[in-house]
Amino acid sequence: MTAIKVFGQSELPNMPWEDRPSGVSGPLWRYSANPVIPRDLIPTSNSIFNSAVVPFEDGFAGVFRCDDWTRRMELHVGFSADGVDWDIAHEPLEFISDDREIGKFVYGYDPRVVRIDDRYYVTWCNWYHGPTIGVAWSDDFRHFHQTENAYLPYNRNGVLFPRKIDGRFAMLSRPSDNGHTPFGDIFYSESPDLCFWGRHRHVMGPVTNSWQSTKIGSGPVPIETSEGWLLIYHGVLTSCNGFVYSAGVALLDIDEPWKVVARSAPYVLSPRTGYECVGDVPNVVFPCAMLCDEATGRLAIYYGAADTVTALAFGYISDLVDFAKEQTL
Ligand code: BMA
Repeated sequence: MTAIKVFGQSELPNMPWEDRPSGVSGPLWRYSANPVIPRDLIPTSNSIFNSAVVPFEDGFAGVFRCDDWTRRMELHVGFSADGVDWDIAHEPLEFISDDREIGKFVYGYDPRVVRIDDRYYVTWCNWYHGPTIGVAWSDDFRHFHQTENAYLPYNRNGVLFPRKIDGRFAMLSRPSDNGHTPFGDIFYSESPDLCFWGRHRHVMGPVTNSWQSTKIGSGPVPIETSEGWLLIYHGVLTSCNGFVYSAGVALLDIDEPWKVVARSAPYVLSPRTGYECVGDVPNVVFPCAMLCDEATGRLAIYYGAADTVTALAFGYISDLVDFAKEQTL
């Protein structure tokens, strides 16, 4: 096992964890009490999935994708002492914006949350004449200030890096279309001010004859390690019954993250359990967040399952790094 250093994380002795059960192969294993967030945790929700959590004060906070009974896609704030039992606001999050056009909320989904210096930043798939990447910040998890959308439509899966790179904010995203997008590569962009984005670079695309043959998109906020940025991402295969969403692992260069250092050929998580294979959209695992305990290298990955519930998978940073390198394409 490689001795891996992890940067930018804190000690999280209270994060969700369960030891690897016997008989499980691969670098990740599922929580025995999955799904951790049922579809009806709040009275108005049809489904709660593809959601983001971060350490906050003595516990955890998050932004949750809650589709309601009219199937509006909304974002809700939640808090938890242990990362497993969540208290999710019954009312949707309302962004503060002084721009009536940008601040007009039509829908929001698939949020990611990251702490950079003293602020928490939320990126999400935001409607503006089609899907694009909305951006907001908060310093208290109560007031969220919306800034400009990062890109022209259409775009999805906007994921900020947890620190500036070469003095600029950095984001991965996936240009798309206005529908269910039968293509998709991950790109890297930079911004001096979170308003103007440029210096776009191609990171990686789909791989033929594999679980990631149709499209790929970034998952949780990358984690900085001595071996590169650890990126968990989703990949899609088109089966005769539709899309199948799995997750893989890659390592990106620390200073030039559009350069792929390693990328596992096999997936690390793919729909197998009942709650992943059955739901509003069958056969979907969609990771959007991970917690990491710097002291032990333990990881807890939050993922949406079958577009219906939220589940947890566990693993060690070092095992994922080894897997990406040993099984690289
Ligand atoms: C993608 C997004 C995700 C969803 C996935 C599977 O295009 O809409 O929110 O989990 O499809 O339906």
